Amino acid sequence: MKRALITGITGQDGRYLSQLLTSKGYQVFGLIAGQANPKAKLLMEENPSLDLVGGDLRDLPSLIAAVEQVQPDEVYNLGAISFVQLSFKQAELTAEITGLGVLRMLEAIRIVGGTDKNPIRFYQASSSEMFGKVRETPQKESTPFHPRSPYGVAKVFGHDMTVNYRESYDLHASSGILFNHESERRGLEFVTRKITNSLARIKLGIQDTISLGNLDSARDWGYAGDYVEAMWLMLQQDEPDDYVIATGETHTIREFLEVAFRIAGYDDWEPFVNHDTRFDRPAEVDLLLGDATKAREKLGWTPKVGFEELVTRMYESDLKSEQSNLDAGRR
Ligand code: NAP
Ligand code: F7E
Repeated sequence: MKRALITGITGQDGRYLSQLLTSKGYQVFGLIAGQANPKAKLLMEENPSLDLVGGDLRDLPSLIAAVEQVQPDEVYNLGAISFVQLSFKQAELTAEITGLGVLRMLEAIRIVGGTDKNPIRFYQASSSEMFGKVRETPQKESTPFHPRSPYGVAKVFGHDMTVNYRESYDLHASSGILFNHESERRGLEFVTRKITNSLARIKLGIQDTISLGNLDSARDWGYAGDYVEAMWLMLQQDEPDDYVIATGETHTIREFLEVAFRIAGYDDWEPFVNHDTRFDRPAEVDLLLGDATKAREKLGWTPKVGFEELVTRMYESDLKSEQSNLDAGRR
């Protein structure tokens, strides 16, 4: 039975990845921060076979102890401050967790090591935010980085460290440069889920409008369930490498609104949306569009869920849960 350790297991991707690995027969361990993390209960209800291990990406000794205890075959480093807007306000904390956290996890693996026959394999959750002010479109593995936020800068550091440990210590360390991926489990702070959840509340008469920032940026949005499959495939390769994971389609926030409101039965979204400068960013990433040819050719990976299906799933899930809150007298 293979053993996997996942950091960021309470997040969107951690939840999908833990279920995927369990279904493949892994014993899955999740690093969980805090002394009484409220998300642990939901996690265990969703996947009772999980083992949770205490630890924090700011604390190297806790990471060494976790790797020693778990003796993993594979480590998936998904833990991060992942909200770009927050990273402008808490840049140092973002550098500490999203950036230096990667180095600490790599060090823990290097120090504990695996057996020569069975070395620990490492996955780093790199991001299309590293491309930032894009130098070419579509973006691929060879596209130079130009991050536009403290989050993007921290991810470049983590990415480069992963490459450096691969080259310096012969570690089986791979980076997935993942473009935006969303789902019913996406945090409410991200624009897609903010829209589908607010739209469900508008439909049910609980809320009147949505306040948003820049509607003109464009993102290559895929489905999180498809993207965790790519993470696993990277660690099954004989050689470690870096891969862009994307759909190859891009849409603006306006287009997302158009599709979501149409699915909910509205002809026009504009009367329901206000501009609120609090959601504008000091520097914006205007356009992301990924070229995942390498992942298709080498990993055999392709996305299954398309844009319209993604929006439909998210809206329908939010409508269902907001309706059940309403029925239970909770708003
Ligand atoms: P998410 O939902 O925001 O989850 C982040 C996870 O990091 C949570 O489990 C959180 O734990 C954990 N975490 C935060 N601070 C920590 C610390 N100090 N020590 C240990 N764990 C900590 O993010 P996601 O969407 O699942 O993304 C997973 C990873 O992929 C992240 O690294 C993200 O930056 C990266 N990524 C995401 C996307 C995307 O579109 N989703 C695209 C490219 C890359 P708590 O719940 O305890 O706070
Ligand atoms: O913003 C615009 C905003 O916060 C998308 C993270 O998973 O993907 C994610 O980062 C766009 C931006 O995601 C609002 O200005 C307008 O242009 O949903 P987001 P993100 O910044 O692209 C990358 C790949 C990651 O790695 C990150 O971890 O939408 N936007 N109005 C808004 N965004 C938000 N959040 N809220 C608004 O009201």
